[in-house]
This record gives sequence, C-alpha cells and structure tokens, in this order.
Amino acid sequence: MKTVYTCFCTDVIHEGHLNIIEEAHKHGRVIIGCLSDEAMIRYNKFPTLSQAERIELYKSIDGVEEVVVQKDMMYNDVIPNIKPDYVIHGDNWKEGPESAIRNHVVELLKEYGGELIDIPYTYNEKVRKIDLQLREKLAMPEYRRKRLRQLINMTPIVKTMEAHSGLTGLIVEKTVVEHDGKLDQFDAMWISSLCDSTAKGKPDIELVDMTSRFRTIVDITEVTTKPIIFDGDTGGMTEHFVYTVRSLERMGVSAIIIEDKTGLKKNSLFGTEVEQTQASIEEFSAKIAAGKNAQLTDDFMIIARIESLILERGMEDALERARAFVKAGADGIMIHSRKKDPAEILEFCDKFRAEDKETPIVVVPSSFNVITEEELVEHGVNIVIYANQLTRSAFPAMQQTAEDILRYHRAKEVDERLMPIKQIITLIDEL
Ligand code: SPV
Ligand code: MG
Repeated sequence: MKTVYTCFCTDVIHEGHLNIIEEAHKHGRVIIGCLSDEAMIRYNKFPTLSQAERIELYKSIDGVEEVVVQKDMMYNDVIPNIKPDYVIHGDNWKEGPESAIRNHVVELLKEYGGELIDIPYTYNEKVRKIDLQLREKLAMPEYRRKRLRQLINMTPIVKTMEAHSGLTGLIVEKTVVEHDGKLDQFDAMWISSLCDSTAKGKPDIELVDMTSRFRTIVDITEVTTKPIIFDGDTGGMTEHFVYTVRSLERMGVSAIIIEDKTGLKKNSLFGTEVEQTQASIEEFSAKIAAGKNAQLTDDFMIIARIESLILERGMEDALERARAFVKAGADGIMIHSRKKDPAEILEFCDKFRAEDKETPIVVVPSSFNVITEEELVEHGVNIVIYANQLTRSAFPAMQQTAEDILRYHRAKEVDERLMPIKQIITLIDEL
C-alpha cells in the first residue's frame, strides 16, 4: 500500500483540511505530520492548542492512519525517514515565502522517486472566518499575556521588534521572510519609550504620560496578536507603578521593563553626556517588590533594567544589582550598553549566567549591532529587542519624500518609491 504524507499546522480542522485528507486517501495510507510548536511559531502563528492536543485532534479525523511530529518546517526530518510515495499540500504554497519549502520538498522527493500532489487550496468565507476567530483568540488578554513566558521556553531567543502604532504593529505582526530556505518572523513587540515619544514629536524623558502610552498599546492590541513588552522607563513613583502594573496586565501586556534610574530620565544612548542618576539598589528593589506584590496574574513579568554599564559604574555594580533585583522578585534582567563592541554585554551575560541559570536575560543591541542572535543565544540571552529600527528607517524616508515634493512642485518624482495604496489596504484586515 502506498503512503501519503501531509503536514498540518492548524488548530482547527475545516473543509480545506478534510479535502486534503479525502484526496490523500485516494492515493494510499494517510500519515499526518503535526508541525512542532517551535517550527510553528517561525512558520505560521502561535498555536492556540498544545502540540499534544493537536496530535489528538489530527488522530480523530476519519481516514487518518498515523500522526507523527514534524520538527523541521523544511521536512528534512520526515521525508527521508518515512519516504512517503506522495506528499500532498494545498497549492497556496506555490507562491510567496512558502514556495522555498515546496521547492525543497520536491528535491527531497526526487531522491527516491516520491511525488508531490498540489491540490487547489480551499479559501472561502467560512475558512476566512475561522482564521479570524483564531486570531481573535490569540489577541485576547488572557492568551496574549502569558505568551511571552511560553515563548521563552519554546524558542532559543525571543525576537522582539519595536512598534509604536497600529501600522507598525501590523508590520511586526505580519512580516515573514524566507532566508536560506527557512521562514522567519518576529515573536513579540516592544513599545519603546523613545519611539512612542518620537512618534508624538516629544523627547524621551517620561513626558508622554501613561494614559497616552496606554493609548498606543490599545492601538496596537486592536490589530495584532503577538505579545507585548512595554518600556516602562523608571516605572515612576512606586505608588504609581503598582497601578501601571495592574493596567498593563488588564490590557494583556506580557511584561514591563523598568530601568534603575531616578529623577529626570534621559535616553540611555546619551550615556554620561547628560546628567542621569541611578536609583539605589534599595530604592529600586522596593519598587520591583511592590510591583510583584500588586500583580494579579502569574503570567505578567517585571523585568529590571540595569544602567550601570551605560553610566560607567562598572561590571561589578551591574552584577550586584542583577543579584539584588532578582532577589527582590524581578522576572528578568535587561542589561544595556551603548558601546559598539558587544564585549561588556557578553561579559555580563557570561558572569550572570554562571551564577543564575534561570532568570531570563534581555538585551537591546542598538549600538552593539554586530552581534547576531545565534551569538546572543550562546551567551545565555533569552530576549533580543530591536528597539528603534522601524522608526529610524521610516523617518528619513518620509523626510526625503517631503523634500522632493517641495523640490519638484509635484509628487510624480517620488511616486516610484512609494508603496501603492492598494498594498497598504491589503495590510489592514477587515472583519
Ligand atoms: C527605548 O527604546 O526607548 C529604550 C531603549 O529604552 S534605548 O533607547 O536604547 O534606551
Ligand atoms: Mg526607553
């Protein structure tokens, strides 16, 4: 009897999947691959069912003989192993980033004479509604909030990109690339104080008030599903911070990062060029402890950001603070540097990891941008934040367009480098 293989990465079985099974059944014994959680978050979206639940779901479908776990989105672990006579898939993967996977599958099948069957992809109003409902579920506060902790356990490094509006949120949500035959996407969003302030034309000095910052969060949560890490600056007065924690939890934010500064906060990338005061260990530990005491869910994380390297207080001071802040209840440590060379960041990570194997480490490689995600993983980093690159790429593009329209007294000359209106519209989902 011939074997037919298909890989599922779905939480709901709809008529499209049933079509595939029915078609597969005509060719032989049907084996379904359940794409692993780790591969699914890079390839598609965060699962709303656990891997074990998905396996049970697929097993319950009539006509399915066997379910196996597929760990590699490129099928390298299953096809050479199972050597199915056929692989069957909806023909939607002929285009876009997924086509690289299809091409690879064709190569794998060629090695032993297997065949690929593309069947028409089912997309209708019912399927679209199911997709939307799944997305709505992912966006709900109780699901979104816990996802950062889940991701830390699921992936070597949580890739986080800055967002400061609904539109930038959509870019982080939807951008998927194919590189070296693998698909990749961001895991989470960072609501940067710098970019949120800049978008409002204000300096990054805690001038934009919390109500306004919360408005940015709402704009983003309304159109996205990925988890949010909020840049809480100094956290403000402890008496206010406890309310901020509750509000963020209610909105479904996963984490706040607060930095150990006091008084007028300036952006860290100014370093010692401006006057900035570091909070004492006691004062900042008390703020963390108050926040932890105020939070109502187990999901929410309060991450302590250490400014010792920024303020040139030395490695020992940074490590002493890390120990104290973890003791005070911090769920993670962010270490920051404005040096181009990542050496001091890596030294901190190595020393901290030598004494603390568990507490997540967060880094923001804006200055030390030569470092790769793989290198950060080797040094025990759990979350990488690309804190301002979307803002810094959009600003010069907009400025150039404004200048050129003034220069040419019309918009024709700039048109070629603009995104067509139609494309902007397709980015925005309609219910
Ligand atoms: C931000 O993005 O606002 C940050 C990171 O706090 S940094 O600008 O590097 O201080
Ligand atoms: Mg900031």
